[in-house]
Amino acid sequence: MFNILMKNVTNIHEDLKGSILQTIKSELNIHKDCKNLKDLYLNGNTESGVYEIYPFGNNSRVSVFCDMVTEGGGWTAIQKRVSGSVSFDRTWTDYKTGFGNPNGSYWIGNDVIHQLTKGRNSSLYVSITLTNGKKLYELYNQFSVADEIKKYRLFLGGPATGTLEDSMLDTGNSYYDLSGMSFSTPDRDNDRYSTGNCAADIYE
Ligand SMILES: [Ca+2]
Repeated sequence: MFNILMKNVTNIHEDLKGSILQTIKSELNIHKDCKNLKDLYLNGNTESGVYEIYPFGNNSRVSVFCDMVTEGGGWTAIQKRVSGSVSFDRTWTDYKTGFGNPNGSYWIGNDVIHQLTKGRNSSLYVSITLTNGKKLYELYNQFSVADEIKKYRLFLGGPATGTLEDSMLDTGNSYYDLSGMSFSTPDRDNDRYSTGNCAADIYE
């Protein structure tokens, strides 16, 4: 299992204030992400599962997996990989809009990630569960993704803590550091490798 979670870490009162204003404006109780959902409605409920969130406002809901247990809960899963049944070898458009099923394996969609991390402080939690059941994880304090015009450029900030050992920030060669890198797919080469496309290469 290879999961990637994100959580907004804005001061809770500011976050609630925003949500209440939004609620008054729309006259609907909407929650932008799993953290909002937990803080506003679930009152200590720690059941992880598929919930609907409203990252773009009340007219556009998205089904996502919420992890309500790990590190205090309230995490929105941006990626879940539980088996090989869903291919992640996908086009730019697939990664833009998202694919798969939040009950199983899925990618939430880059437009959603941008919307959830825009102008807010978010954390990133990456975990891999080995076949023997042991879980390794790495937590990054700062995470955001730019919009499509900026090629979904990743911003990742430390400190990184955990058992997985950081391999995205401190690679020993800044050429490979992922923070500041644009998003690439087999059909869109935005990487720093001038003679090829890493997203299209097959490693065995
Ligand atoms: Ca390239």
